[in-house]
Order: sequence, then C-alpha cells, then structure tokens
Amino acid sequence: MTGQIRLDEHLQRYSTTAPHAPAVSGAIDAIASAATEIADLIATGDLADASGLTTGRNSDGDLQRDLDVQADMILRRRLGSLPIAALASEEMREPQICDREAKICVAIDPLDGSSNIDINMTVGTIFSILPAPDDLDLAFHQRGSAQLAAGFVTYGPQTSLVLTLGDGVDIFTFDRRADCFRLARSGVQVSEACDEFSINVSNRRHWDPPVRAFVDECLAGVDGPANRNFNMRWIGSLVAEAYRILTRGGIFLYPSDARPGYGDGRLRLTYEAHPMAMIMEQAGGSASTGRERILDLSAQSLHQRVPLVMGSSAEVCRVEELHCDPLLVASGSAPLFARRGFFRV
Ligand code: AFP
Repeated sequence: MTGQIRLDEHLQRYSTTAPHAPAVSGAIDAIASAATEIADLIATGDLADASGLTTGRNSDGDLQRDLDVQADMILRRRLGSLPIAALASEEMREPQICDREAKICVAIDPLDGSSNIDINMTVGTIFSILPAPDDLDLAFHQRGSAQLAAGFVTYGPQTSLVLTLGDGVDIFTFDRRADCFRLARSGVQVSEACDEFSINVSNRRHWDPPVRAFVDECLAGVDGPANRNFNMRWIGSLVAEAYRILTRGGIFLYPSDARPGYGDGRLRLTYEAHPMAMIMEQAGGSASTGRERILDLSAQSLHQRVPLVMGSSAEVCRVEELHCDPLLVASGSAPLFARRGFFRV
C-alpha cells in the first residue's frame, strides 16, 4: 500500500507543467481535503444530525438537504482562500467572483445524489476547473472542451477521487490509516465490452422515440438488433453510475423527456455533464446529448440542464444513430400520442 503515489505527490508533479497548474493543483488539493471532511459527516449520518432531511429548495428549485448545504459550506471554506477567479455551485444562485487576478474558475456540485443519503447509498462531489477568461461574466459560459481538469469524489464503501488533468483518468482512494489519498488505478479506460445500460425506466412513456428504441433494443437482447443480452442498473446517483462505467463499461442515459421541467433532462451542464464528459472522453469513452458532443456545448445559464448519454463509445454512438433515424425522428414525440392513446409504440 505504501507504494502507491499520494495525491499530493501527483499534484506536485503536475503543478510544474503549465502556468495555471499550481492553481489547479491547489484547488484539487482543497477539494480532496473537503472531501475527507464531508465523508466523515456522511459516515455519521443521523448521529451527527447531518441527515438527509430537507431544509428547503436551492436556487433552481431542487430539494435542498442538510448535507447539501453543509457540503457546500465545507467546500467553499476550503476553496475560499485560494487563487480562484470565480466559483459556482449547484447550491448558489449566481457565481461568486473571488480573486480577479487568478487563473482558474471552479464549478462544483457539492453533493450529488443526496436524495440517497437517508438510504445509506453512495453519493458524491463533482467538480470542473476552467481557465479564467478576461471577462469573468463569461467564466461559466465556456465550452466543456475548455476545462483544465475535472473529477468527482464518491462517498461509498471507499472514498475515492476520480481525476483527469487532461492526460488520462486516475483514481485515488482515501487511505484512512495514512490519512491521505493514494493512487489506486491509473490510466483508467472505459471498457468497450458493454452489456449494461443505466436509465430510469419508470420514465419510459415520457421519452422521445430514439431513446425508447435504444432501450427496447437492450431489452430485446439476443432476440433483437443488438444480438446480445444486457443487464440493467439504476442507482439514482450519477457519481456511482459513472464509477461503475469506469470500472466495467456500460452506458448511462438521463435523456430529456416530456415531463414538465424535463425538456432538457435533469442533469446540469456546467457542474455535472461537463466534468463527467471530460472524464469519460479522457478514459476512452464518450458523452453526448444523443445528438451533440457534451464538450462542444457551452452553458447559456449557470444551472442549465442538458440530456446526458455517456459511457462506452459504441453504445453512445448507437444512441446518436437512432437520433438521426428519419423514421424515429418523423414519429415525433411519441409520449404525446402515447398519453392520448392514439398511437402506442
Ligand atoms: P439528487 O442530487 O437530487 O439526489 O439527484 C441526483 C441526480 O441528479 C443524479 O445523481 C441521478 O443520476 C439522478 O438525479 C436520478 O434522477 P431520478 O431520481 O429522476 O432517477
């Protein structure tokens, strides 16, 4: 165990590689320190009055839980004294302008999956690090491909930090005895051998035809066009789904659907889809809306939602093919007809 390089050593080596690298290293080190604090809080759960109870709603109307707020406070305290030009969080209505001379901006989802807190499931912190533009009002309107680094922390059986600095994906696991993150897996690659799909099937009647067609292909197994059987997983926690895909391949979909407010899906572009997309592509996978590459997109607003299809490239490509199928496109938004009962597909 002592052989594995520590996260701080890894960051120290990176910090000499570019003008922005010291600031990026400092931000990731701070996020890692905050993560150990958040992990302790989660691990004690109700005992520490850090429950999954809701305290209200955040600026975008999502239910806000004790731990969402506490995780956000811990991260902002750790990041607050660093050279960061602008900070954005799912728990903040607007970005916070910090050090105008700094070279980087940071966007965070402090605690993703928090609806799983009270059932003791894996949740996580997601982060995206961008260059600071001259006009800081544009800090979080950059294309995903502009990211300098991205990653997420899983608070599960292990507290692990999945990280890309733009040169592959590494996973660092927190070693409690040594009180530090150590390299557990380097150069992680998304397996092409993908027989696992992940989507909330309870929303099937609301999906557009291409998504329904893809999932029906998975369900048809060897009797259908995919000519092989699939397994299904739905954890309800993006970081857990992403970690699984990095470990054994597969595809995750949170598409847009016909429910009110879900016209662009549920996940946020800036601090969820962009970082996940950088991680997936750096690991040899793909991330798309079903029509467009996530990293080609730039947010028009901080909490903008986006459909997300990510994982093994062959499967993401299949979803994109179906979105280009004229017959499926022509069939329009089947959910509308399905609800009225005129056409059931
Ligand atoms: P919460 O943070 O509110 O638990 O939402 C988690 C999440 O954004 C993402 O992590 C899951 O993949 C997705 O929502 C689950 O959404 P459904 O509850 O609609 O299945």
